[in-house]
Amino acid sequence: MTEYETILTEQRGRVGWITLNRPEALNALNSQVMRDVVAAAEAFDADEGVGAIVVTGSERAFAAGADIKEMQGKTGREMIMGDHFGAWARFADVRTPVIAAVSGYALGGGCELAMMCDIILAADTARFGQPEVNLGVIPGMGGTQRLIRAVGYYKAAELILTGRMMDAAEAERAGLVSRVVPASDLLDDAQRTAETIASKSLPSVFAAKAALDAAMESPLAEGLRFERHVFAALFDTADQKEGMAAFREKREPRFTQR
Ligand code: CO8
Repeated sequence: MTEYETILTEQRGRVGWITLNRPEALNALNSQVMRDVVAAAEAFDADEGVGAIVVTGSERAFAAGADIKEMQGKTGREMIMGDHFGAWARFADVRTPVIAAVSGYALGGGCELAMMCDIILAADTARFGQPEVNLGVIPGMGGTQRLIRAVGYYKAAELILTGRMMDAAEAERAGLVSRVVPASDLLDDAQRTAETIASKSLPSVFAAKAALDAAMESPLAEGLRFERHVFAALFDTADQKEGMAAFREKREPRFTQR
């Protein structure tokens, strides 16, 4: 498996793990982290032996944001011309479902990275926020767009305009978090959840993720049309025949990922 500078990677069964590994900076997301995470996620995405990906940090921090020390001296021109952090879009585009397993701080770019994932599992120690306003900037990796879609305008506006953090329970109530689990169970729960996804038919899981993305990105009528066509297309897969036969024969399906 490729060695990366700022992350650790591992494959556990059909689950690919990406662990942010800059403890000295609470996993602040610099350009190298972006390059490493994008490369690792794309490598797992291209591997049919991987059916789900987990992204996690440390107990203390999922990620405390974009790296302020790296950004501080940059000019607007450098940020624009360098497309600073633009490659994160490629992470959001991987077709394999991604689970964020969040413990500790998920702030700024850290919260935005979690929101690029499909499922957010939070340890009861997790804290979420978009504190960019405290730095004289605004969220730049999707915070103003994805947070509204997750929690609604008023909650998102309060968080983004005040920069305050919310704890895991509030984040779950608000709809940002899929589930809160005790901190000691977080990684096992993420592995179990990922294994459940990876045990399904890969074509149907990819299709489901694409349809969920369509719901986030398009008007209802367009999303419904997309869903109906993808639903129909899955009837050409061997796994659809197997899944429905298994139901009728009252047994577990044996998916072949075809
Ligand atoms: N960037 C760089 N270094 C960081 C960051 C960060 N975001 N967060 C923490 N660190 C470093 C600290 O500087 C410190 O290093 P050192 O020991 O060398 O001084 C080390 O990590 C430990 O941090 P603290 O001593 O501050 O730990 P505390 O437990 O006292 O506090 C906090 C933890 C509350 C998380 C605190 O570190 C903090 O407030 N961090 C910054 C949070 C923040 O403002 N995040 C938003 C960043 S901006 C952003 O994410 C924009 C995203 C969009 C970019 C898009 C570009 C196009």
